[in-house]
Amino acid sequence: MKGGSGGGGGVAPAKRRWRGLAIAVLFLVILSMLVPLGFLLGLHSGFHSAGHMPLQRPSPSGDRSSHIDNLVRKLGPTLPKDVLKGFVNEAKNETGSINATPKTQQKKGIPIPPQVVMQPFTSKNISRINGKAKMKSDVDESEGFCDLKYGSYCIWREENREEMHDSMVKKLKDQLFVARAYFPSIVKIPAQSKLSGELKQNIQEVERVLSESTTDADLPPEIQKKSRRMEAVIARAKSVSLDCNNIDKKLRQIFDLTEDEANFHMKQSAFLYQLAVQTMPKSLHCLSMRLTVEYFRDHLFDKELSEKYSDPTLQHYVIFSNNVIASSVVINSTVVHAIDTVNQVFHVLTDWQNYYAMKHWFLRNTFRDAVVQVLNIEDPDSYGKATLSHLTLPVEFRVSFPSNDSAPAINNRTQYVSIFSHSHYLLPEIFKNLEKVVVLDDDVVVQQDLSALWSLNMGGKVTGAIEICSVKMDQLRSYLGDHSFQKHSCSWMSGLNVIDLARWRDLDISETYWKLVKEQVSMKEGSALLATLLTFQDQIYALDRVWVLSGLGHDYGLDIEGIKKAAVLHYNGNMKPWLDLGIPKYKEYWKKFLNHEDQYLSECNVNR
Ligand SMILES: *[C@@H]1O[C@H](CO)[C@@H](O)[C@H](O)[C@H]1NC(C)=O
Ligand SMILES: *[C@@H]1O[C@H](CO)[C@@H](O)[C@H](O)[C@H]1NC(C)=O
Ligand SMILES: *[C@@H]1O[C@H](CO)[C@@H](O)[C@H](O)[C@H]1NC(C)=O
Ligand SMILES: *[C@@H]1O[C@H](CO)[C@@H](O)[C@H](O)[C@H]1NC(C)=O
Ligand SMILES: CC(=O)N[C@H]1CO[C@H](CO)[C@@H](O)[C@@H]1O
Repeated sequence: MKGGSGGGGGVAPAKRRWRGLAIAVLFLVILSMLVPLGFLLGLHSGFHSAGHMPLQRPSPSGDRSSHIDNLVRKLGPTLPKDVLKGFVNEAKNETGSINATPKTQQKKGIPIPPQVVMQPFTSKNISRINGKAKMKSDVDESEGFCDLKYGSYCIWREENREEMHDSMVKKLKDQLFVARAYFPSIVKIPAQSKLSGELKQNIQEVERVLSESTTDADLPPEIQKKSRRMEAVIARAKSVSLDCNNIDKKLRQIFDLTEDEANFHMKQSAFLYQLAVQTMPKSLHCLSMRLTVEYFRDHLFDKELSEKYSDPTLQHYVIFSNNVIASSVVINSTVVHAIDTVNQVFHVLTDWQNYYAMKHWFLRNTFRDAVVQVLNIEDPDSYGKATLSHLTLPVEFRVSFPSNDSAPAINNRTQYVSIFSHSHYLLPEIFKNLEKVVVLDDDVVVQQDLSALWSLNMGGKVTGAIEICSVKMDQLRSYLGDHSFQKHSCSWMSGLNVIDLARWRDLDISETYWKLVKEQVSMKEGSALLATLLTFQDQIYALDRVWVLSGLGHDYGLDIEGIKKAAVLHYNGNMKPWLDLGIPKYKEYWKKFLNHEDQYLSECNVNR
């Protein structure tokens, strides 16, 4: 099989390379626009990424919406239009509202677009979003329905409905803040000595309460009354005419927002957190750009190794990834610990955006005797049949459940269950000649020789996987709906999977999966999880637990000895080791498989 169409190294390489460069640069430009766009449109969190092409600098005046329309048109093939449409409308309304309440803007050199100013969501705007989703769900009469076209926030919201445990505490804090702000002015007015006394007393009371409470559960029972009293005093303080009108306005605004605001920001921070995992950090983006440009400048050519790529007698590892260094760490760590690497073949399946960067990286870096093939899964030529147009990476689902029946709900355990994505179901098609592959997620690190996996007898099962018995099928109920399941069977995870492709083809697993997905089209995000779990019901061979230790992306409490002993570490969760928010004490196990001298890594500051 060929290494992809842009691979060059043939008859008219120069011409082809230039066309490839044009395509690649276009994709990278789109990518570089997407990150700020996501923040501008979806989140309004005042992000401004610096230094890009003139075409994406938002104009300071009101024609931002037409600019966005243009972007949407350009992004057509990359993003489903509907996803953006909701955001664009939001953004239009938002622009209007910002213009209506002009803010002081320093205009120095580069004009600051209005949305760069921190503009908190108001409760109105939040409820408007809610309202829209609700309206739709009324129409469909299915509770909890959330159409993708209302943006990923909507889906996330549906999936993360959670009670706030400190909304009252937050409200008190805000009241305290406001009261303290008024106090100095009131105290100066002799006629208001009674009010200032009350204000002072209330402030002290709330301070005492807050010094002992961090969640609503800690608050004393009469707190509602205290809060109302505080509110009344503040209202009186507000009615006293003071000269600091601006501060008053500001504070009134903060106060009015209190509850929804507190609620919303807590959720928003969780959402941003989630987003940070999915969004490529700047340094990785830089790396991808540099590598892509170098790919076309350098003249490293493909060594034709196609016979090795499809030789069924060798050990084939497959990695789905759009992250150069993550896949490099997976491969390097596998190879470093392998007893023998001559028979190792790695296949990195990636997308257009990262294809050339990946290619360049794996041409520059060699891993003992192992060979690495980079495949662009979005290029139908690489495997003949265009079934899927987009790379989809393994999906992680956050599951929260009580640690035991008697434990209070606040001590819920959280697991991140990673599962096959649509792209996995192309494996038998892409690797027509192979009988068996080992699939590694790009958030793993290998710490031992894996060759024993190749002689595993899976007893006719299609996939070997780690079972997670802390999560029973029963606990995935919200995703599984009415489908019948063995309630008490353990769920399982991607990360390290041995796949018997021959058996997969025999049982036509992919067909089953696509059928299930089609039935679930209107279901929420969980359809991939549901379809995968249903497809592989009774087809899982439980790998011995010593193979994988998971949780390094979310669980602070893992045993260090256990980490040292595990054959594979899985950083499932949202604190990936390549992110700033990765858990520091686990990062070293990942980082040591990077080449610290690499010129590109240091230039892009990946190597901190
Ligand atoms: C929120 O959206 C509404 C409806 O478009 C708009 O009237 C209002 O001004 C917005 N508020 C803010 C603070 O953006
Ligand atoms: C704990 O888990 C249960 C069952 O999944 C759920 O109903 C409850 O809302 C969770 N509580 C918290 C605080 O997450
Ligand atoms: C259940 O949780 C409670 C409180 O967290 C703990 O005291 C108890 O030992 C747990 N029981 C079991 C069987 O794990
Ligand atoms: C692979 O890992 C080793 C450390 O175990 C490191 O010295 C080497 O530079 C890495 N190679 C690449 C290509 O990253
Ligand atoms: C998405 C959205 O809410 N759009 C609204 C923007 O504001 C106009 C009128 O100001 C409404 O008609 C749209 O529905």
